Amino acid sequence: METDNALETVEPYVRQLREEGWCVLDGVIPADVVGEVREEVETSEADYNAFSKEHGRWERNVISFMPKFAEHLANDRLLTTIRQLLGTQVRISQTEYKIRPPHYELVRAYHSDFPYDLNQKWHISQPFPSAVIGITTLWMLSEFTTENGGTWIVPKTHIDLRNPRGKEDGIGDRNPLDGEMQAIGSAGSVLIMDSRIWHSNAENPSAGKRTAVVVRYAPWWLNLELFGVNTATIPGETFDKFPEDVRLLYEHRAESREPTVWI
Ligand SMILES: O=C(O)CCC(=O)C(=O)O
Repeated sequence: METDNALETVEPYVRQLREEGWCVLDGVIPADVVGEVREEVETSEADYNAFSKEHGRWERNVISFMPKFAEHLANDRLLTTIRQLLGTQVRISQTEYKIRPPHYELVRAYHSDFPYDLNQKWHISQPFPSAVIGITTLWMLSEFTTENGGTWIVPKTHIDLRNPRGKEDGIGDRNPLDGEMQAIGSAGSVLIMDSRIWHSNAENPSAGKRTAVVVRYAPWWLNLELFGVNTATIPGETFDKFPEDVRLLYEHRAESREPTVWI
């Protein structure tokens, strides 16, 4: 449970999230371990792809391939911040690699995330209710800069009833947008966004990889049983090795394990 001190520490971030729809929390993964976490994520993507090719794309949850990274997902400052917006009981809805190779070219593709992504079958219809129903976190495992693909965001759009993917809204998800900016931060920082905020990946003209993982958090009551890579399961033995507070976030994906936390 959050202490008064923890709440006080995150208060500026919570305020920025409510007002601007985003913030960057630095030092979530300590500087002395972020290098090995980055290496795990970069090297495991090939293993994940090979496994999924052999056994099926929805067979094993991505998080099973990155146990070192998983250890950080219940970070106290991060979860205290998220719980201020989603309520105390939260679960992880989606986990995906977001590694941009060197010289990656991209036209913008602005969108909001689940459950507000209008290109997905399972989305809330416009006008979106005035409520936070998802938090998207982008874990910067290499530094994010304006030269290597720092995520495009348009501050304050979490309260805009239009959407870049709204057919009637005339915005166009491939266009540069007024007020857009790139989120930057040192390795180990986390970009936290209200999932409604308009955001897009960016080109990476640099010679290095931009390495990140996206982890989306949802309130306990949101239906997450939608077919796809994110309902893929975690082997019981892998799940057992996660710290207890991380197991709480992923219990709905554990194979052959009786639910304990949510019962
Ligand atoms: O990789 C990025 O910078 C953005 C990723 C993104 O747009 C998303 O995961 O929804």
